[in-house]
Amino acid sequence: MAENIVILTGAGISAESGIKTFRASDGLWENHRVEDVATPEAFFRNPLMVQQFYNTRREQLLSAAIKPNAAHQALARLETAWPGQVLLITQNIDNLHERAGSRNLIHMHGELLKGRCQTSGGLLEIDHDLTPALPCPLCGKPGCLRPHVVWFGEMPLQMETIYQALARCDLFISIGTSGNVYPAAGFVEEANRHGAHTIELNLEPSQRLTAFAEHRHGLATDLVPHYVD
Ligand code: BV8
Repeated sequence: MAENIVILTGAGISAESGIKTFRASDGLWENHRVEDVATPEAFFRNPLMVQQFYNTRREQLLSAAIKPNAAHQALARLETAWPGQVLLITQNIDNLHERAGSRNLIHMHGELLKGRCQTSGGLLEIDHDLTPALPCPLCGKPGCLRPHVVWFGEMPLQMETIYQALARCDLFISIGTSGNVYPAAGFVEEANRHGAHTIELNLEPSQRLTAFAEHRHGLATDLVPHYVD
């Protein structure tokens, strides 16, 4: 078995938990292109629209209907079976990996259930709607609190840690991502460059299919437990 395993997940791993993927909605939300809503410019221009985009998704995530699925649970078992040898990097902003039990986890695009004070950079858990009128609990300024989410054009989180892990991993598994969004879509090259074995598990061939040494296509809840257990 590999010494160091790096796993990258995308929206596809949460699809069977009932969270829509970006592609399923043709990259649209209420007729806005996601790339146009998930940006600092959009937040500056129309904070109410952007806050509503995240309020809608936060409410759904907090509903009883949304639970981790067999793929999330299998990855948590893998980490338990190989203590200290598995790093899970997710592009997702939901909390299903941690609810399944994964601990060595990086949310490179942030977290839907956290807010960030734009004055201090301080973070806090949020389970309610954010609005432009809401005074920030950390600095008091109305509308200061933004979703702790990495928008297009913003630097993803913990990139140094991620590249260090890719440099020393010998197995890289990508699960449920279309390979459209960088820098995540380029991680497979980093892993290849350092001699890792690379596997794509996805419903359909991704944009990066040819970069992977191995690929299996199907539902994450079928593929991931099979690979992991
Ligand atoms: C940055 C948080 C630099 C917000 C997200 C031109 C070329 C290349 C790159 C660029 C370019 N122009 C601009 C860029 C850079 C840009 C980018 O990549 N744009 C794309 C659109 C071309 N990237 C950025 O801006 C990034 N930052 O580059 O910073 C920089 C440098 C210095 C200083 C400052 C900055 C930041 C990107 C992060 C954006 N935020 N999320 C939010 O969620 O609202 S990205 C968001 O979209 C998601 O987090 C996710 O990452 C992405 C969607 O991707 P997927 O997860 O793959 O989801 P998708 O729906 O696409 O695919 C799902 C897959 O699952 C499908 O393949 C499907 O077949 C499969 N599936 C479905 N069901 C199942 C399944 N698989 C298995 N089982 C199932 N049941």
